[in-house]
Amino acid sequence: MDARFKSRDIERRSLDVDGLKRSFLEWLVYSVGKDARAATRRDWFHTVALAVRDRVVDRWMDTTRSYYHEDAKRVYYLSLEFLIGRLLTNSLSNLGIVDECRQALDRLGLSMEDVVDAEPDAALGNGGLGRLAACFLDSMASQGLPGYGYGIRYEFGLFEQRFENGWQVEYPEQWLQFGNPWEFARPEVLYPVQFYGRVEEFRDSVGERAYRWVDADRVLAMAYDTPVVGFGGETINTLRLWSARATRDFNFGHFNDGAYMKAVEQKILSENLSRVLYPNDATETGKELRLKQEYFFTSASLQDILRRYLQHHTTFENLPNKAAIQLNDTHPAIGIAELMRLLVDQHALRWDDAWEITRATFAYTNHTLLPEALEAWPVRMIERVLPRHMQIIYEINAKFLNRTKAKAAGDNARLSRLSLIDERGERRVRMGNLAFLGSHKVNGVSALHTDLMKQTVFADFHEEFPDRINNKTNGITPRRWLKQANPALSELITTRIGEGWISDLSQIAALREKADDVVFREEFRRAKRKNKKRLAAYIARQTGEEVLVDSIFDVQVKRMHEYKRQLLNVLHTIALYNEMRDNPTVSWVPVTKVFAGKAAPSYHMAKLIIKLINDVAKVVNHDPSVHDNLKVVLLPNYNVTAAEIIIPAADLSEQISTAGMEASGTGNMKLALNGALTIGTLDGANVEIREHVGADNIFIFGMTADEVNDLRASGGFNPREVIASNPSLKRALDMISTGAFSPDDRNRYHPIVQALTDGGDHFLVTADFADYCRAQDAAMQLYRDPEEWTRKAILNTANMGWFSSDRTVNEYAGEIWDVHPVKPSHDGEGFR
Ligand code: GPW
Repeated sequence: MDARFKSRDIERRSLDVDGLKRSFLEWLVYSVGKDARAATRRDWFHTVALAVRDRVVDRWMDTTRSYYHEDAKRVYYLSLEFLIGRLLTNSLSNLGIVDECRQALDRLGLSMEDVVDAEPDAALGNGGLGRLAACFLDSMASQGLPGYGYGIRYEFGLFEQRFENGWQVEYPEQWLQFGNPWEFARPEVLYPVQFYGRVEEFRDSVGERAYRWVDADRVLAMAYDTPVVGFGGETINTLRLWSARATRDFNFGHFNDGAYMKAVEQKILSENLSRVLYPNDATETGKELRLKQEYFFTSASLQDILRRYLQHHTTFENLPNKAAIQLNDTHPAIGIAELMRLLVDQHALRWDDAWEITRATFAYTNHTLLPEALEAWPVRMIERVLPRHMQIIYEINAKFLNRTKAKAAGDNARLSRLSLIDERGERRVRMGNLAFLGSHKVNGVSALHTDLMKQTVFADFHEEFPDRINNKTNGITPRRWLKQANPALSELITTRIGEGWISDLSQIAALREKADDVVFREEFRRAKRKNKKRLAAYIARQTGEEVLVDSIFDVQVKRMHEYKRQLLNVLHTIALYNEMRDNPTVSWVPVTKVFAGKAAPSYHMAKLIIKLINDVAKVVNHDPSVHDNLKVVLLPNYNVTAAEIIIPAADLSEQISTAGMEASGTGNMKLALNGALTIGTLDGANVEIREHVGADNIFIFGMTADEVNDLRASGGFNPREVIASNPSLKRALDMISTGAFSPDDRNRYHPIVQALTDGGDHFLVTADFADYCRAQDAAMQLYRDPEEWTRKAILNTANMGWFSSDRTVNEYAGEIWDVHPVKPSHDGEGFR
């Protein structure tokens, strides 16, 4: 390339209506290959996305070039999940050209909504953990932080959920079927990743013992880049996702039929690595392919990070000053052993230097205390799949335990708890311990969760390293979750306080004084009503059910999990149904119970709860004796796109997990920001939400985490006694167990009834039932007073500013990463 070429020589794409319209027609014809008469909605979506992507590219290159020329410290967010959802509205909105695009489409006789709806939802994640990663990407780009996301480009994202006969059935999610207009394939960015084989010991040039990993299978990781548009379009960061490719030399050597077929088979097998997202949320399944996925993307990302670092450096001691690597849970924790391998085996660093660099570079976020979610890979599996890493893990462990032994002689129980190897039963590597030891900072995701980390899973490590654990309460991006998802409310807010809140959500506090303004309250209600109408139409389309817009929209949307206690909500629903039937003359506040969420395909109890909700809905919704005062809907295929319709329409937000079990929650934040009142336990971030919105503006019920802990420590309780003393609970459970909702199979719900009774009710559903009903009654009473309800709803919105992921990311940047904003130069000059 001619060195005199400057990027200003390119004619930059125009952002006005005419320019957009011209661009659309050009893309439609010359890239999509259709004329306007033959184009489908999907063709138009691809056209518009490509034209919008065009408008991102120069700024993207400017951003990347600025980071490079300043040799800025970058943060690398390693995550097996990025639940980014649709990108068209997001890109337009962050570029500030939503209206221009709408008008350009209008001139072509097209509706923006139709075009937007043709985009598939990128579901490269299960739930909260993956969506948090997506919110962080938005916040990093919006604040000019040099942040990269690294993950896997799954060919199949999270399964599509349908209900057949009320049961969940999973279908493959083929989001890439028609191509992905946002991504850039980078066939030249390719790294080898090895598996299996064995380790050979040898003497290096100075006679030191050294190791090499030989006879291994090889797969290639190929990069796909998606631009991440920050608010205002100043900074465009990169999400780099890896796709598995077979190596060219993979058994293609032999020229006969058998070897050829075998080679193709090998190719398919190795490319299975990036085929599908594991659909388990907060549960660990211990499958070899999953371990290989974790290593595959981690290794490729680290190789890429080192390559970038070596563009400016020849030695590694500055790595921690130029790269911060954040582990999103333990899924990429094998990266600690991998960086050690790269530094020691490939770059010949001394062990102690490599360890110091590794620890100073990595930080680890823990997202759960649930034992069934803590990764622990069998030693035998790691030995086979990653033999050199197993040696490195043993070495890390030996050095650590030796040092600890010297200090605390004799306490073997403690040493075995601190060990990276769990020796009880089949020997396993505790990935949480590895992540803790290999990081300079370890954080929880809410104040309560961080405290519990110190008291439970990491109590011994906390004693050993008292400065390592810190809290970073989660947040959500106000761009997607208020500005884009709720145009009615966000326009109202902007007319009153300006648009500063979009990039500085703390400014939304200026709405507090509007809570007492009757005119504002009326407009706030009008916005909510508009969103409720939109949701009612969506419910009708998806389920055929008609719901009352003036009923309380009581919403529980999240993965199906026993600890999240959808069952508690169902029991209340049945109790309310019974009360309404018993008292038909009372003027009831109409209630619409809205549920949505997927169950892991192998989680039988969660799938049975789905069937129960659908069965209850069938009975309740068709019983004329409740006069439409109660409706139950379970929306299929909950994903980011559905959330954007449901959340702005909610009146009541169900956050009812057993205290101590939900690490943070983030749906709780989205709902409160959109003016829903929370009914919840003192769990996860609910505790902090109460502090911010005020105890008068939230419905708290149930046992606290301490009470739960004490109850369990004292041997639990007898749910039979609780049930016997609560007639409405007893009646609801009896109906479930005698088949009132399953006349076709009266024993269907035996496992549920069993779990809540003789099973000991591990999640304390029955224990919290009475207080939950009290809180529900309080909510229903308040709803009778629209002025009071609206006042509290406004105070929720106004007091949620602190829960912006901008605040969260800034805390990470300042206290963990030490990264700073970089202002990209957009003068087209590049750098000299
Ligand atoms: F088990 N979370 C999640 F900790 O969505 F890994 N998936 C997961 O696999 C895990 C956690 C894991 C969630 C937490 O359940 C939720 O409380 C939290 O708000 C969210 O991660 C983000 O921190």
